Amino acid sequence: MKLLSKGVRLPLSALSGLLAGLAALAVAELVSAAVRPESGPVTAVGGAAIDRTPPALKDWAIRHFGTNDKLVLQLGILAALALLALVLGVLALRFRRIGAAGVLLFGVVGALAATSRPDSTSAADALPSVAGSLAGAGLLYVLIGRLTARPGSPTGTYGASDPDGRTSAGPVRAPTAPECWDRRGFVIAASAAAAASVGAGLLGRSLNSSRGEGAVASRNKVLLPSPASAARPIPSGAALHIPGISPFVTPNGDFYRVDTALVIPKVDATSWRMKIHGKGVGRPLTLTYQDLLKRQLIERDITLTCVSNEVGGPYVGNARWIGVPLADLLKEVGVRPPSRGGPADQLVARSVDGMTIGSPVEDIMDGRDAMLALGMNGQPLPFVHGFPVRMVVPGLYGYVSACKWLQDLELTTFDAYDSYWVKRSWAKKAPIKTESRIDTPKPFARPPAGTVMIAGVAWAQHRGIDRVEVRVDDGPWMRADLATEDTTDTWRQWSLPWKATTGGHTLTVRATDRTGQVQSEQRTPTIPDGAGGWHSVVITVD
Ligand SMILES: Nc1nc2c(c(=O)[nH]1)N[C@H]1C(S)=C(S)[C@@H](COP(=O)(O)O)O[C@H]1N2
Ligand SMILES: [Mo]
Repeated sequence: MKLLSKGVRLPLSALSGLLAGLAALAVAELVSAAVRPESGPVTAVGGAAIDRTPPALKDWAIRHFGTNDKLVLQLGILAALALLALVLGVLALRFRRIGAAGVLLFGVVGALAATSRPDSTSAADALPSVAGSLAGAGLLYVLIGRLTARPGSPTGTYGASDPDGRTSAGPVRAPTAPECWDRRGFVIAASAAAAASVGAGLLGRSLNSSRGEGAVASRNKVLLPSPASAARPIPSGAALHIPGISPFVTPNGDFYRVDTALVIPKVDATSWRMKIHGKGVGRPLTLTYQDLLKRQLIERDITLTCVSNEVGGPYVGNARWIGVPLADLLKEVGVRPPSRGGPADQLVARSVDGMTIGSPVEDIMDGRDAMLALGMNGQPLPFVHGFPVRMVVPGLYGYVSACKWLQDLELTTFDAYDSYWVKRSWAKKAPIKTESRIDTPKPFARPPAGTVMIAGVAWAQHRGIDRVEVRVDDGPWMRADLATEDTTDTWRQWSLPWKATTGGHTLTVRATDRTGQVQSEQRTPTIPDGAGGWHSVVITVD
């Protein structure tokens, strides 16, 4: 007797596994639209993976995939799921219940990941994974049943433990008709499931993306008031016109993005609230977005830098920010800096996605332009850069100062609390290191002999750049021409015309800040408090 030749059954069982996986993800997507988009299993597992990524691997991912790191992560998770679904499908051919139970196990993993995220506040976050895996397990059970069924068989399930349709012992229940698998049943069930999954998945997707509509509408309605204290106009000599150099002001669309969010938070400004509370706060305060708009705003040019930026790397940008001076707000609620006897030395900013970022209260209140930023280059903050409100503190790396999607400010101490990245072995305090970068020529460029313009940017936020020097091969340091300084909180462009001679050359740059500190030659990793070393570019002059 011949039920179904192995040759067809094996791929069909693998296909069943894939369809079960697809159904699970589709149902999960649909249910996540009713819970919240971040609770979907791929996002949850991806987020949990990010939380647990060792710093070295995180840096490697940022280096190699840049801002695509999250896309790569999610595609990786999907590829792994597809592979495991294939395996479970084949396994189910032999052990139908175990195969189906395997799908449920993935639901458990997804549910645990979703409820363990720092922004998870409700057990409902487990629902998408649970519902999805139930759907997937059920579908796998049914499809494998069709593959192993005899038409007309009362149970429709024999073969679950006896895949070849042979009975090993006892009286043979020899069927009278030639046996075959339930081809019709399988095709109908498989195509119905595939169609339903695609439908549910697309519906879930569109519901999830329309969830942010309130936030988008609230952002479109924002009219940023003109600041009480406008930024000084950018001096005309601050922006050099040299092909290949980073523009002095980084357009919002080109501004680097570094965060852990797989789903960009869409916060509705009209319902946004932020609490200021904690040690030494006499009068805890809850603020609305309107409250912030009504205050005296400042406008400042500030260059933001990421601690994960390698020497010569791209994670630095300069923007014109509009916001509420943070020191004034803190003073109003009774906060004093530690140097004036205040009990709290750390301000912990918490975002809607559970990120925590701790900054020294002393720095925020020392007179620098620390702010709750509402605007970036004349627009309300873009969603990726923290709408409606983020922090910006000149002179500190982003992970200790620049919390996006802000929703809570708590005064505490560095002894009492470690923020997200500090728990992951980054430094508690991290002022930005004095750095410089060659923007042009690019590595491995082949400029013709003659005058070559070497140019780039240098930064030492809140200290200011005093000098930039360039060296060709092992030659003497030559002083570059500095563009006019905007403020000490911004980067500074520099350039040096060089009479290039044919052959291979190494160009190296170093900066000196206003405190006299020379950019150190010592190459240090980004962990724990920012990369050190000189930036070099190798070129060949033709
Ligand atoms: N909520 C939240 N805020 C965050 C982060 C994050 O992961 N989540 N990353 C920080 C880091 S490491 C940096 S360098 C800056 C980057 O800000 P940008 O993406 O607007 O350039 O945001 C900071 N604020
Ligand atoms: Mo960062």
